Amino acid sequence: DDGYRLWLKYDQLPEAGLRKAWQAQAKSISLDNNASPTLQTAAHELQLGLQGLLGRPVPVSASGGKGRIRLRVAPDAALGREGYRISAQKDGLEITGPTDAAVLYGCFALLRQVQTGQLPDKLSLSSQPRIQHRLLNHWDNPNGTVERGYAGSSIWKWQELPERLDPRYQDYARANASIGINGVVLNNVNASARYLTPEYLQKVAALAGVMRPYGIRVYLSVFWAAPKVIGGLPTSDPLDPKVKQWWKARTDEIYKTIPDFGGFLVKANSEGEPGPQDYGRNHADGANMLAQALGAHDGVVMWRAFVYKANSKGDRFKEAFEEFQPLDGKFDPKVLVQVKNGPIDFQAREPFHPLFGAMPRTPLVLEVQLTQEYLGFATHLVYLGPLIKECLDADTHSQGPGSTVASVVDGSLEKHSLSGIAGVANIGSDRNWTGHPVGQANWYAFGRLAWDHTLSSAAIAEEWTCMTLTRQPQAVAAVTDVLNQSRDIYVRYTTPLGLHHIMGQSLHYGPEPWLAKSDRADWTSVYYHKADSVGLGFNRTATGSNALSLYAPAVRQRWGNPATCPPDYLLWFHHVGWGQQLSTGRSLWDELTTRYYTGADSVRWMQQRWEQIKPAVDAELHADVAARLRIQHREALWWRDACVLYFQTFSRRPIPPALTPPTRPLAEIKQLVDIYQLR
Ligand code: BDP
Repeated sequence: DDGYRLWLKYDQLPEAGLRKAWQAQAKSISLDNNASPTLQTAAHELQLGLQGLLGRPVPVSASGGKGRIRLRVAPDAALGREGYRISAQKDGLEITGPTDAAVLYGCFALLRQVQTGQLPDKLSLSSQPRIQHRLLNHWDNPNGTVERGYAGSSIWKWQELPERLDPRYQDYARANASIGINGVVLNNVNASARYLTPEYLQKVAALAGVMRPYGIRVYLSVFWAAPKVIGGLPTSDPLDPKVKQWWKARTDEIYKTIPDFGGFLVKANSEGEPGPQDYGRNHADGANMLAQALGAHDGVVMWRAFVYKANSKGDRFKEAFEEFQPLDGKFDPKVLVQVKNGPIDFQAREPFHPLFGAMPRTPLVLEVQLTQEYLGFATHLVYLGPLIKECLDADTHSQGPGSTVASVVDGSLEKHSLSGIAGVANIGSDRNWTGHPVGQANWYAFGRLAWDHTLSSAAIAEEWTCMTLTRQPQAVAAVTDVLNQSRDIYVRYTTPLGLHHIMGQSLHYGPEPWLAKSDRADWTSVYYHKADSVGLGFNRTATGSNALSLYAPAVRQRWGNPATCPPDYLLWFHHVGWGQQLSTGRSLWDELTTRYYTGADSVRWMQQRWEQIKPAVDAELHADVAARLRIQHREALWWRDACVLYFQTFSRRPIPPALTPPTRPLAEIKQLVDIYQLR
């Protein structure tokens, strides 16, 4: 198994009884003759899946008869636009929904039932997405590279488009539709202006044509200075009439070429990208100008809040909040502000971003990163379901208890009709799409949570495992056990107790807590961990940067007191003395070292669990993951030894007696970083 089929395996069900039960329910698929391309796609996907799983032909026809599965578009006020209903009727099952795409989602939901071994008895299912815009963001460049991509080059072959459509495009669309993703931003947020040229729009239109039958709309990241760079204008000032006119004309051109174009994603005045501030304007001026350019077209602007000023003297934690919160209420109704899950940058664990709950008049898109830039790339096994859920479930208290990030993002808390969630894709042209086979689970979990954030990450892990790896009960239990714990294990051996941003410079791989010099102070490690002879951690209380003041009082109170702050977030907010006793009963130093050690040891545990399931999964795939786990263990020891020995130069305390001190000196480990970083 080379992993290409992802979770859409559709191998014949091994249980004859189960096959028989479903065969009786799935003799044929019935569909009206004049069905739309999306409905035809739905029927085709259902046919493909059922034929594989049940091991016999399932014809599609206009008629039916007993045991047919009928696909039908029907108004249903209870379902929203994209919700589906699967119900048992007299002569067979029926999959209905108010739109074609809804029926398509229903077909994939039915296949999921079959594939995970559910019996067809009394089947009655209905579901609708809680979030409207469920997007993957590709950080793919025109030259085929992927920013922070670890699974090979971009799947988009721009030089071949629009004439040649790589078969992968359709397989990509199927995979996304099967988990409810309905939008794709094709290119990097550090955008090239060329995507707005007529030549590229033809290419984009070709991709949109592949995505359309799968209910997926395409979006583009735009380069702010495009009016200057490709428009020949002297300025890109959003208030300049010629600039406005230029964007309007470009937008009209886009919609002429791609009538269902989704809209724009913008990274502006961030990390060197141009933006409205270059002309003394603010983010709302920029976003609103684009929204006006969209005019009556059915599209949106997703404006990113990932900003932090060059050479700022303050705490980077606060910068996005300080720039965006005052703009609440100033954005056009077509604008959503896209906010990363945490205030710094996709660290292995971050507190939720303080903007959630603080901009009640602006719909906020939650941006999470599936490509594991700070989580061991495609080498370390880290299932991100728990990370995404931790953010969604976090309580902002903005309107009293229960004001979760999920309720902000899905629009229910502040009564927004627009809502969105974005996952920075971990997809590349590697045969198995994601490099690490378990990276597929992160793509899968993102889609499932985007559809329904109330699902548990453990339930999703189990579903993915059954669809992708094995249905043998003990093996399923072992795999899901590994998946569910993997993120906490990663945090333990890299950044326990709320440490953050202590990884290798630029590449963001491996430990480099000693990094003290960079182009900017907030790109170093010492800026974040603040180790000294007294203790460790960033004081963000009122006696420090006071970043805690950005949160609602209930959050501020809990996290602001080291005794009530959860240990997992402790060093995000407090500079804690080395000898200080924590709620765990150990001193900071002992707890820190213990976590580094147990984290690295737990990778051994993951290896053992993985060994146990060998007979139950494909041999090639098993060997691939086993090899990656060996690297992960070696690198967990690298992280452990680097951090323990480095922080020991400040704490001057012995490694607790129960742990075996590292055998290599710190100097040797520092060299290792140089080798890895290829500097
Ligand atoms: C950081 C990445 C950088 C991205 C940036 C962003 O290191 O490559 O361009 O985020 O999100 O995590 O814009």
